[in-house]
Amino acid sequence: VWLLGYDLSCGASSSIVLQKMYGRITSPNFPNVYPNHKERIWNITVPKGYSVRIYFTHFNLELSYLCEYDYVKLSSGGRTLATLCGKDSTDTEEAPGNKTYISVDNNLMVVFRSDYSNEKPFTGFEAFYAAEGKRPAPLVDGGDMAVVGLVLHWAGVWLLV
Ligand SMILES: *[C@@H]1O[C@H](CO)[C@@H](O)[C@H](O)[C@H]1NC(C)=O
Ligand SMILES: *[C@@H]1O[C@H](CO)[C@@H](O)[C@H](O)[C@H]1NC(C)=O
Ligand SMILES: [Ca+2]
Repeated sequence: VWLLGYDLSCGASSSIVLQKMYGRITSPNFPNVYPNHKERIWNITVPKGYSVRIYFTHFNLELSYLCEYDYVKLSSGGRTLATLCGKDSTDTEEAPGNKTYISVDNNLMVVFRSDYSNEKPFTGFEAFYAAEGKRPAPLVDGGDMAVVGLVLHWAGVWLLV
């Protein structure tokens, strides 16, 4: 519903389609200050049977109540996984910190949006994502550190390229 609303309201920015097994996305002008009044959508699709795990290595957005001004929104399978803003999580707003997020199917939509103003300069975000294959149940339960290690490894490889 939200994506539909977005498409109808603007139509100016279409999504950036990403179909690699891993990659990096950033706010506009990263690592410099992001501009006001920007919207950017990434459509990350990996092969069927995989999901997409994403984590943030930098996050600094304007903080607003319920992230209604500037935000990064993650959605998958018709659900919003997270709406993120600020720098650190508060009682009412979530910032990613070291958390990783995983899609519910083989598609993850990432939306960055900034409103018309900022009282201070904010540097936006940098995130890395990687396809993650289905694993046997025991590994999923106890394997979070292994997964994080794998993602970091891939991110490291990517940084060296
Ligand atoms: C995302 O990209 C996939 C693959 O190109 C496409 O099938 C899907 O419709 C796109 N989703 C959206 C919401 O644009
Ligand atoms: C993220 O992890 C690093 C290294 O373990 C730690 O120093 C830092 O405090 C953590 N950040 C958050 C927001 O938890
Ligand atoms: Ca703003």
